[in-house]
Amino acid sequence: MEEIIRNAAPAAEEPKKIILSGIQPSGIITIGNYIGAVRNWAAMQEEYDCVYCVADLHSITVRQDPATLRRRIYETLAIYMACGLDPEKNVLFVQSMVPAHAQLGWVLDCYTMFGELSRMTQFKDKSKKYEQNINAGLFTYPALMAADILLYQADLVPVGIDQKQHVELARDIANRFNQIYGDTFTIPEPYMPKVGAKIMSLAEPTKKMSKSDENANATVAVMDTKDDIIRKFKRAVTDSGSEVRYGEGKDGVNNLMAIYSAFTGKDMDAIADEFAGKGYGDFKLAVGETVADALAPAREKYEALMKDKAYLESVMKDGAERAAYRARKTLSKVYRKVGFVQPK
Ligand code: AQP
Repeated sequence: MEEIIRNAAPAAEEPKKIILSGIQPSGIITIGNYIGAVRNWAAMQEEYDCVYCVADLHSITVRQDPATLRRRIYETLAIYMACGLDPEKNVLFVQSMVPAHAQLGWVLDCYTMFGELSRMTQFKDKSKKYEQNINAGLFTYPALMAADILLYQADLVPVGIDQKQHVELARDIANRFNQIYGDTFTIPEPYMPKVGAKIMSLAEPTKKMSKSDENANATVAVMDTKDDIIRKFKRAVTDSGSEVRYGEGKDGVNNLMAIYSAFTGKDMDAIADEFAGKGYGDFKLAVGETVADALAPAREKYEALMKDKAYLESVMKDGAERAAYRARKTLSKVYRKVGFVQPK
């Protein structure tokens, strides 16, 4: 990751590159979301102009309980901050508080093709998972995500591998719009970590770890207690072998090695050497303890933040004002270009 950041780092005199990303408050943020996205956001905040949202508009593409959703919006913002995002250095906001997202989302719906949306892997997966609720929002989700990104003229979008296809579609939509109306949007690049771009479920290691997974043993939440984290890693599904080595047919062990690597910075060979002659039991315990200890300071901050709702709300309000100011500029340019009337 450090290497990627260095390569993409702007020269001192250039304006900072713009970063946009977000997470849906559709569950408790997992170590997959953390390794694939949040911790990289925190690493970028000094060198980049960063805009991070709690993507609540996206989360209602799947049915949510209103009270739970409301609580998770606070929790997600608190986790961002507990994981090191400074609300002074970054624009931190809740997506539904900035109407320009829905407004540009609609415009971009009209520049996104049915065939393109039909090819999206997430749509295919979620239509299978939620076959009683295959709603239009689930289908057009990527056009709203394109609006999130393009509103801020983002250069880079730090995401896990599952979202890469959506960022590529955002590029196609932006190029299409620019070709019709002239230069309007910056063309964004996806930005993925070298290790941990796809953390797998602990219970079914051929499946991505997802915060909405109903099996509590499949995911490790960033804010789980130390005991829970260790217990979940101890129960993680591996294979019938015993050698800690990265290789084919060892999905469970490969995943644990990727997690351990993400938290220790060690490569796969160094991990195999460290656990040579030891069994999976020792390895799982070491992964659990390493993850729990690394996350302990964030958990403490999170608990303190969750006790101060007024402060979280002040961050939301300030973030929404700053985001809306920036988003308005792009939206009015788009409205003008497509032919809408905007009296002064
Ligand atoms: N398992 C993962 N490994 C690495 N990165 C991941 N991300 C998600 N899962 C993993 C990244 O985290 C961000 C969160 O994206 P999101 O909340 O908008 O939606 P998602 O990708 O659908 O995440 P989940 O956890 O799987 O949510 P649900 O269960 O609601 O569908 C993105 O950058 C994503 O790549």
